Amino acid sequence: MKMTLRWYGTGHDTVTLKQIRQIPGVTGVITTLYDTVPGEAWEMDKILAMKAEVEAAGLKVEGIESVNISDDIKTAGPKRDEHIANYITTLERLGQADIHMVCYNFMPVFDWTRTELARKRADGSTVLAYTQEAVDAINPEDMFSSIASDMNGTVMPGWEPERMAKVKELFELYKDVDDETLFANLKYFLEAIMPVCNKYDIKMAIHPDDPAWSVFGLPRIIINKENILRMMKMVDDPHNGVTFCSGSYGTNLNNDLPDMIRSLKGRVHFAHVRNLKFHSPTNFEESAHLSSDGTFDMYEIMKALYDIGFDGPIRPDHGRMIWDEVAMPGYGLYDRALGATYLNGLWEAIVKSNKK
Ligand code: DNO
Repeated sequence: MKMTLRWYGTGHDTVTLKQIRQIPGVTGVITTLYDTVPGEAWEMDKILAMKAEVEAAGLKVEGIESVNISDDIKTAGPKRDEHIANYITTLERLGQADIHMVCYNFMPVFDWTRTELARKRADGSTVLAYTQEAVDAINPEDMFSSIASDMNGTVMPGWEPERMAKVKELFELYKDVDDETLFANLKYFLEAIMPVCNKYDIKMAIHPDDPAWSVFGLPRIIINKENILRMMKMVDDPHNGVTFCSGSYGTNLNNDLPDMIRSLKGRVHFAHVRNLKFHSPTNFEESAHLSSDGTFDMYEIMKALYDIGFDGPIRPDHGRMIWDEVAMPGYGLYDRALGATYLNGLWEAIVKSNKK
């Protein structure tokens, strides 16, 4: 596996490439072009400039998170084919730039959803947290303003103020879209892009819906083993794969994470590994990566990745805010560096004990 950190780009991230380069064992970053609009093709010179900047810092661009999917593609709107053609152009250019993994999601309206961005823990750190009760009590249009003041002055992807200003319209757009329609629209999209993925060996890695159930009555399909295997079969091409995100699938305690990983052999193209601490099945917070700080057995998760021969990029995921750092919630330097180091330690032990 290749240990990476997500990096939002100069001017967008509080963390620098130089800092990332100094985390032991981190060899690459996962990044994106932030000033792009879903539905439009990415410009080649911008892709190359981003890549050159990362390489000048001694790191590699191991993949893109995300090339976002437009609402027209997700809802089969009037511009669907035009947007897919542009997506194909973006993939072509990424392939030509020697970038071979693309993470994306197919979540309607909201990307990941948390109800608190700075829940205080006993040790004084703050973390992202979710309670179903808070979601049930809030009008979706007020969701953004309820968390906006905790963003530490950053813009969180998926929660861009311009997009959130249109939440009402977005709900309108999805009002006739149910799970089956969403599956069908995803299939249409994947079938259209597979030829270019095959040509340039681009591994598509769908990110799960987070939390792994419907919020605000919106359809959510990438939530469990049954649905993800259905998706793999629906377009049965090795380039149609997944981002295995333990913290997202793990929101539903019925999901057996190591078993899911094993069932996806050959199709896990990217891994987000983090831990959650549950207070009840619908009240959880994002703990430190360490097994004993949360609910998941991180050794078993890493072992399952090892057992399926996972060799793609992996990243520690959301970290706690510690040591007075001020950064994008979940995406500070310190706790993610601790996470990367811990995951590297687990991996080294697994590799060595399997050689004996
Ligand atoms: C949250 C992230 C997600 C992810 C997208 C992929 O922190 O893991 O926002 O990047 O869903 O498109």
